[in-house]
Amino acid sequence: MKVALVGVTGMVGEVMLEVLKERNFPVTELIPVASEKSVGKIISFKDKDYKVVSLDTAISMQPDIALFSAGGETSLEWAPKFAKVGTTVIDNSSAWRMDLNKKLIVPEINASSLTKEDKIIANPNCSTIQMVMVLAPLHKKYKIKRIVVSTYQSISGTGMKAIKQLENELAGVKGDMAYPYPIHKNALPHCDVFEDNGYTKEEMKLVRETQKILDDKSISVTATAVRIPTSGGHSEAVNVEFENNFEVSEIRSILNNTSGVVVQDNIDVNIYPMPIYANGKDDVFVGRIRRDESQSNTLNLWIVSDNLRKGAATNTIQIAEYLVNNKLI
Ligand code: 11C
Repeated sequence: MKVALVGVTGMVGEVMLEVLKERNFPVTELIPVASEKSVGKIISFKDKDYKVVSLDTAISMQPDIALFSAGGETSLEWAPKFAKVGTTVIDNSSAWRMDLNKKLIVPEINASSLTKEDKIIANPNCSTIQMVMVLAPLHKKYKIKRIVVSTYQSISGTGMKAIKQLENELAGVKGDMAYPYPIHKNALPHCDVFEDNGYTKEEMKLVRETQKILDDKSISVTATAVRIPTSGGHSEAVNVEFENNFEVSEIRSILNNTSGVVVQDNIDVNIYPMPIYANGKDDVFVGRIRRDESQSNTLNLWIVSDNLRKGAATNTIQIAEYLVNNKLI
């Protein structure tokens, strides 16, 4: 496979290179792509050096797959141009996720809907992926009525400039701010931009993308997304109400048997998921599994995952693997 990686110098791009290597994705030629200021830079991949090229050059090389992680504007403009030359684009931005003609894929849940005709495939938002990975098997069994989710999101979701802001704050140095306020010793109820309804775009992604991936518009979702000064992954407190009653033991058993989900739940010995341990891993971790005693058929969960891995790079590459394994490319 001739693989273009658009946004290769960004945080997700770097993790994509790692994941492509680790999973031994069949890359015959890598086409690293970045903005003009990075063109000509050398990227090493599996003992070979590749020169970073521009988007135009990459298109002329007609890659089989293009993995995009360069922001929504780049995706909106360039993904269709790659698709036009026959490249299958898997896009990690929010540009195409809610497009009625594009599929929003978490491989463990809905990859079977993919066909050869899907030339631009959307990768969901990180905070959505980790939540639906845990909720999809439970929805199948008990049917979800409503989800109330509060997130505790890593600064790595914002990118390098947020990591730099925290480093500057820790060193007592003035510098560019990624956020409107300090992030050290702080919690910002503000991820992505505000929408007209008073929610942030990140919160609305949790609403809209969840309904699309689970293919069920009847699921009510309400979210509060909060940025905290961690860097290893996003955490989520999820309250979920089902149509049907459940046994907590049965929930545990379903989640124990869900591929890509790891149950870490033993309060007797303080076992629960945390971002410092999720960091660098591809799984989604779930713990603090308990009945909500204030309401019938309702469950509380704590879900943690590395937002740059399963929340971005790993999910994207799993989609690519599915396409290759099912001869859809
Ligand atoms: C965050 N979830 O942590 C975001 C990062 O829509 O793909 C990814 C933004 C997106 O702020």
